[in-house]
Amino acid sequence: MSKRYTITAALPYTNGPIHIGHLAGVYVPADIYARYLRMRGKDVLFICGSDEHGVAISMKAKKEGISPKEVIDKYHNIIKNSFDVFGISFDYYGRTSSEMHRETAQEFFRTMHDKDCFETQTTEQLYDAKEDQFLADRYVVGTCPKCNNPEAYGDQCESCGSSLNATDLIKPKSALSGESPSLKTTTHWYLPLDRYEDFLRSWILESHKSDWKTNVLGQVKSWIDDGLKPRAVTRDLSWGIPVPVAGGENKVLYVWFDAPIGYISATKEWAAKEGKDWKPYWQDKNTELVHFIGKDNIVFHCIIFPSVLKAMGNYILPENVPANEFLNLEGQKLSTSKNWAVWLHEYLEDFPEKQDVLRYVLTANAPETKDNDFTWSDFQTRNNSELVAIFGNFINRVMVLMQKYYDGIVPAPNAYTEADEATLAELAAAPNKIAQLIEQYKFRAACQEMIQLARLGNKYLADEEPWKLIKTNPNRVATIIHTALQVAAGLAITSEPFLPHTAQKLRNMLQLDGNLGWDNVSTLPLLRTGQQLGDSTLLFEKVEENAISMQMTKLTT
Ligand code: B3M
Ligand code: ZN
Repeated sequence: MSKRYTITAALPYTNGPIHIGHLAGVYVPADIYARYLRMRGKDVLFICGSDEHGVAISMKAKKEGISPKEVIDKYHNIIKNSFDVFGISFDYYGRTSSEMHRETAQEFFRTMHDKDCFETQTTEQLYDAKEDQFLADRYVVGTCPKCNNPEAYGDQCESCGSSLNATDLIKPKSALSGESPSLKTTTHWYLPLDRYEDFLRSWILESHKSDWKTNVLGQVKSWIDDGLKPRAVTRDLSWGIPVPVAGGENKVLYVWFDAPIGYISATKEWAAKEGKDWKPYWQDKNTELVHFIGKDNIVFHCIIFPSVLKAMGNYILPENVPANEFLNLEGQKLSTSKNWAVWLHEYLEDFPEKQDVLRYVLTANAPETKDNDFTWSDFQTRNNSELVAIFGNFINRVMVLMQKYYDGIVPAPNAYTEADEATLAELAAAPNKIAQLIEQYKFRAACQEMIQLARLGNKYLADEEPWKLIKTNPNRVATIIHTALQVAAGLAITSEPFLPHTAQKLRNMLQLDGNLGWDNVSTLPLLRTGQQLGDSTLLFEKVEENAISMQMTKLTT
């Protein structure tokens, strides 16, 4: 493992709140990875921020009759606050409307322009005469030439992930007036991706063919095999970062050119705030850069942004881009426009203090290799049958027995039986099993290995039945409870990346030494004889039927 990690999470557009699809696809896995690496003592920089340019924001402003600035301020605050309350542990959360970002993005464009990395092309582009507006990106909707999705945008098809030019669309329609667009001549700067084909083939399809996810490699391979074409990196729009070279008047940077540079400008803002140097996090070969994204962002993070970084010359490339597939809701595609979503800020209002329940359910159902589904009944089942009945139940039994037999003071163990040794051996082996899965971005499996420790504890108590021995063999009970406590302490440590709020509560209950971390679980004991435990609290509560039916009503009305 490297000593320094730059972890980025896709910058959410500030045209709406965060929903469970964003969390499952990007932010929960990224946070698990960042928390885990911090626990292993790595130098981790976990970066994100609001993506505040692009047509989606201008369209939202037009729809709500407010300015784009008002739109981005509203949703930047909703998004940032909901991430904070939910416990996504960014080291810095920036925004691409910042001055630092404008300067950084313009410096990238100017540097590449001066190095002749762009081509200029004067072409006919789709134009809405009624609105006097060129139609790029989400300003135009039409049928995807690749998969026939009738709602493809001018720059990408969210259904098959293809990156498109607006003129590729079949039967294009203006999203502003609904009219069929005309054509009008305009000049833009293009990034000639065809020049980077050899580099991309060797960097991704050769050197990363065994460590990148197959869904990512598959998409990248099909784009490269389809033939990479020059891609416009400027737009005839008013909302965005002005093109900083002669001829760029009334033109802005394409949002997907500027947004990934937002990771770097946010790093610069973080470094300025912390009095640190930003360069090691983006220009030191010993740093591992990992981008967490959804599958519709693969082309931008695996083809376009790496080509920009390559052109700039002194930047590191991503070590991995473990893109997830999509999460559906009750069997249907999540949709902001149709309000078919579970919004994070609303979840936090309806289920205060249940952040970890949602983290757990979204990790257990994460669309890591294929699209997956979130249902409220599954949310209830996983909470009641796994978190309450397995994790919470085990901890509650240990704490009750500790209070009842020992007033909360850890008893000294006596002779260990085979069952004790086997249990302690399984506990000692768990952190490494979980670590290997996390380092392969297999967070679903890693989370199940973690909760397996609670199953181990429950089985151990059920097999050893200390409550039946307390009168006849108290020495044996002392060993059983001492052993069960070590499993509980191991859970407090290994659950932290997945369930940080629960892990903290459990650490407090066990009064676990704050210096004890991941690498101490296999060198037991974690809790020493004579230690005083803290007060016992319920880690999880049942989710009742009415709470679920309320959510279903909310969705369907
Ligand atoms: N704003 C998210 C999206 O496509 C996009 C990510 C930018 S990451 C630099 O919904
Ligand atoms: Zn498509």
